[in-house]
Amino acid sequence: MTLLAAIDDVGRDRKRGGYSRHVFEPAERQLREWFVEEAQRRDMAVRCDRNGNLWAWWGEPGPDAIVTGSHLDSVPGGGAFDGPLGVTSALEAVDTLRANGFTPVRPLAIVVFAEEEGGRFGVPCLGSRLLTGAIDPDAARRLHDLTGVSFAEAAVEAGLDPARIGRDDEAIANIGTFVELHVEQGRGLIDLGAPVGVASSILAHGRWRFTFTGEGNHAGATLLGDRRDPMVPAAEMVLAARIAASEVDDARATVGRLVPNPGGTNVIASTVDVWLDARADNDPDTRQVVTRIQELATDAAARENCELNVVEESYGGTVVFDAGLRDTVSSALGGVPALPTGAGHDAGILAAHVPTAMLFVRNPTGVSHAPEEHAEPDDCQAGVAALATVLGRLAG
Ligand code: HGY
Ligand code: MN
Ligand code: MN
Repeated sequence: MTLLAAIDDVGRDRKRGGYSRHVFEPAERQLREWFVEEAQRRDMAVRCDRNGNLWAWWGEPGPDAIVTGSHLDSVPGGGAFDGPLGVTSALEAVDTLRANGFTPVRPLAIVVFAEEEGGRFGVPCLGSRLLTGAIDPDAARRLHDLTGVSFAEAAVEAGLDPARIGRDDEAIANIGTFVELHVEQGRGLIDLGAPVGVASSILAHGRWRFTFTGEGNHAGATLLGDRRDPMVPAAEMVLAARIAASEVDDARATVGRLVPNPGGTNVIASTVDVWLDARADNDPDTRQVVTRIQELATDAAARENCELNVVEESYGGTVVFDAGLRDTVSSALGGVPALPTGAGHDAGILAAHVPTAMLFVRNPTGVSHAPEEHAEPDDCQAGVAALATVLGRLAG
């Protein structure tokens, strides 16, 4: 059984389909325990850092290590590969290296980052942002999930001390090079006809929360002229996202989550929260899209006599991976193609601090963040072999 098959039933979402494995919740905690067992089975010492990231070490933890890994959390109703493929491939790459009699001359570690999707607390790559100081610890402690549980409270439940979360200079110093393997979230490798590729760049992207406030009231007893219905400008904002993104080359804007309060069928909402995910080739383009959406949403709110408040919840600029490392990785693999991605990754956060590369494994559906996400066993094996080659080259 492949390692991925061993966790196939963990966190299945019977309602949405796919998987819902949110940080520090039962399914993700079960995956963490599984990872610790698998690493210890390989005589790798495992520790959890102050930010909830797991580190499994081959050799003494120390500076300048070769680090690989990814995440185990998912989006709601996500696929089986986004995150876990990077973790299982890392474990299997260690097996391959050992089977070939390889002994690293530099420490080698596998890391599992916490809350990469931001699926519970709303900020993507929370574990790697905390590690690198890319998010204020107080702001992180105040983040809360849909049930009102704060990240600080969830951290305590997970055995962390929320007072200690934040930039971890020792952990950063330990990372000489970080290489993340990830299922491709798009059609690049399909069109290139290659099972494995190396990442060239990541789009700039951010998340904004638009809160429309009107007046809660009765759906039957309230005449149209007497309404201040926040759902109306919220609906116009969803359409504005598509309009604004279509005006900027290669931009993408998505509303995947819209929550009316209180959310009754026969109730005019009092407020509606709408989350925007916007991405583009560069900061100015991304900002242009969001500004345009905000203008259209502001006009729509005014027409319905509603208020609008907009909060930027996270932002990351364009990531261009270290060209030297990218080419070293590509040539070590016989010249695999380099391709950009529209998906964010922990590697994108670390790239600002340490030499970082990403390997992609072909996804024949081109679909991700949905149950249809897939990678064929042969391509997964090609990914493991590629990762083992790269790690052997870097740690040898
Ligand atoms: O949202 C993203 O781009 C990533 O999959 N977390
Ligand atoms: Mn991912
Ligand atoms: Mn993802």
